[in-house]
Amino acid sequence: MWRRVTSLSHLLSSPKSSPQLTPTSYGPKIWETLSTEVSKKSGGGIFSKERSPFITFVLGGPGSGKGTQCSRIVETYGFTHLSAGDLLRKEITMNSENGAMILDTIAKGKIVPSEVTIKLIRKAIESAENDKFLIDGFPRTEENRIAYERIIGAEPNIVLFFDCPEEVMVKRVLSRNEGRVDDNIDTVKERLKAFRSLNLPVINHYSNKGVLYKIDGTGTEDEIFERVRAVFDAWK
Ligand code: UP5
Ligand code: MG
Repeated sequence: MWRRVTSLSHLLSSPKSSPQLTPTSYGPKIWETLSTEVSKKSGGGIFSKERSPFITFVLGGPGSGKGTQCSRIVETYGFTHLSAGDLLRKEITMNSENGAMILDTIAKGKIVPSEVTIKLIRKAIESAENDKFLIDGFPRTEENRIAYERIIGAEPNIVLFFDCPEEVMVKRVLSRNEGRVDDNIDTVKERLKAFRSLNLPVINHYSNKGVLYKIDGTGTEDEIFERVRAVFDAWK
């Protein structure tokens, strides 16, 4: 049974989580024996008794490094990475029925209605064979979280929160230069506003539930990943 070791408590909601744990084993194999502790909402949800996923929500402000660190977690631990933002952007490029609405919402730094995002997440989970998921950039709001619990039904086993000063996040986002419609100073201000007012309550919710790992999101990608590794290596 995988469980959080007691010595990990210093990482919970700690603003500067410097890992003191020495990683002993990592790589996809360590997850093979994983028996999950997913708690399910009674009566709802998409998972059966036979399919118990290990779900990690990855939260943090715009440019806090969610996507970058998710790629590293995928390489090291074999998770399937579902970025809510990427799923939504794909709808825009596919010109789907909600594409125009999604584009308009993202360009304004606002939040897409829960049912649209959850439908995409649900489809991606259902079509994946993996049972270890990183859900990146979702839930964004308390309303997102409650709708997810009702529809998907599986609580996250852990929630990572990349804590990063706003000036660092803004600098990273404005230097990205990948043509994202929301990577401009006006939209970034709106994204930060949405993060503060809507996403922080979600983060607090998971902190109160004791499943939040607050990770210092400053420094190099490698330095941050060392902090992330301390979290995953402690689950066994
Ligand atoms: N970078 C990363 N780590 C670095 C480091 N340690 N040092 C220096 N540079 C670093 O990183 C951002 C940039 O910084 C990259 O260029 C990277 O190389 C560099 P990244 O890893 O991409 O950060 P991330 O936190 O993923 O930033 P992102 O901009 O993707 O975060 P957002 O949360 O803003 O974007 P997302 O795609 O999740 O959502 C976009 C929009 O979609 C939202 O604003 C919203 O309108 C909509 N949305 C919803 O409505 N609902 C949802 O559920 C999800 C999204
Ligand atoms: Mg991202």
